[in-house]
Amino acid sequence: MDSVARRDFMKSVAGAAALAATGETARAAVTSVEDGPGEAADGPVFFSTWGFARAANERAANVFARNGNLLDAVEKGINVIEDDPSITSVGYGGLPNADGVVELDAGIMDGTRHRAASICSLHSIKNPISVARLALERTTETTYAGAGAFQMALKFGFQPQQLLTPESLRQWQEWRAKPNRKTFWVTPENHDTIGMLATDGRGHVVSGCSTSGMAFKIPGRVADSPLVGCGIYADDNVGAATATGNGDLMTNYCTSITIVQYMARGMSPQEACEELLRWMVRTDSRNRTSASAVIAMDPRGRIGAACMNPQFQLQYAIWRGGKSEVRKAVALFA
Ligand code: SD4
Repeated sequence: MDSVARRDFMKSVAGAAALAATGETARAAVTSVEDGPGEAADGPVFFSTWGFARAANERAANVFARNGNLLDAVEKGINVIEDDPSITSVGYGGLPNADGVVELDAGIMDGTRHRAASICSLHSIKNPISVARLALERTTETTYAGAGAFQMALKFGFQPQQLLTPESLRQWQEWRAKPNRKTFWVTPENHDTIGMLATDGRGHVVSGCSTSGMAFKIPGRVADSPLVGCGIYADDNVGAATATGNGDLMTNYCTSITIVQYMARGMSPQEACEELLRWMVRTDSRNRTSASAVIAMDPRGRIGAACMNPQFQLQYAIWRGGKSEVRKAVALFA
């Protein structure tokens, strides 16, 4: 071994020992292909949580190619997932709350105007992201919930409909028949949310998020997904972020704005995502077993993605330069 190789070897041994002390996964053991800051892109980039979002990114890229409007692209991209009854965690076909009612949350933030709109606990309207988009454009308020959000959707021309599908009804009935079902609010049984980040490649970023929330949640429960700074955040000067996982936990860390603020202080999107998760563990070591995952992107299209552990292994979908793929994020703790 020459001296440089030996020095690197010693460094990696020391690094592995230090990581072992914190319980953090050694970098060499991480299976992600997105290690480090990620390459900058020339054109638009669409970047979303979970593999199912590949179709959403592709739709967003099409919309953007047609009209050059990034907010339209994110909204229409997310609509693909909201409209798909086979995805039981977003929009139509999303698993209902404890009363058997589908209750949807969504938010969208424009990094140029530094303005967001959020829709919480919306019933009977399958596209909360579109209601949020119209609220962004046509009102000056930021967050709408429940009956008021529903009335506003009707004013915007949305048609109410039954959002339960035979499958989601069946799953709710099965859950309700369980003798231990009271634990629904402690033991979330269903996950997945679409969070989409987009850049036009010219310095503009948008963050959008849509979910039916935790399956069989307490009626009225709202978590991170629709909230500014938690499930969505976008600032053209710095970048954008979104989150997925246990929103009851992650709301307490204001994940998206925290990541963007780390980026503002010089971290890459990848470093910022990992630092957010580390901070969660520093404040409470039990968080290392939590279902927490985040993604971030800067206005040049450099991306970051990380999840807390392989038990909640985040996959993300990325569309860049006409190429659409699904990848695995870094899992920080074993
Ligand atoms: C929530 N954060 O309502 C959402 C759910 C989610 O992966 O993202 N699941 O808590």
